Amino acid sequence: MGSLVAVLVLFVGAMAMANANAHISRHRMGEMPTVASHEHGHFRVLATDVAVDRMRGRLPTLKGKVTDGLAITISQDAVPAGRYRIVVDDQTANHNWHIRGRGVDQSTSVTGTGRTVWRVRLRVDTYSIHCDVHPQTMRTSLTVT
Ligand SMILES: [Cu+2]
Repeated sequence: MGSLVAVLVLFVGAMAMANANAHISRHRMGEMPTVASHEHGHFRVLATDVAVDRMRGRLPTLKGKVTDGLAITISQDAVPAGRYRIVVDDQTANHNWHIRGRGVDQSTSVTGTGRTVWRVRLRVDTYSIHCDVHPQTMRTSLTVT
């Protein structure tokens, strides 16, 4: 019961922070993995960036990166299904950043470098993120639940 009140207070606060005209549907409210705790009379928000962006009506961003050091990364390894902005920083002319899974197949060029932005809908799946030149050694994944 206490945690329900905390979530409601948090939600009202979030509504005030967002513009008054921001529409937050019941559906979105239901999927927010938001947790609050009560300490010394203040609510401390322990929410993922994804939940905060959605509360504010923004598309959450996932950041991808690939480097000459053979590192290929994504900023989160698990997120809830939904629409996202993926911003890739491809720093190398020898590798690329490729995400593939349910409904999504996007890649940067191997020889190209720079910043690339895609808007995608991620569904429940384990998405592969890899370099097409070295798919066995340069890879990671993103779990969407
Ligand atoms: Cu590679």
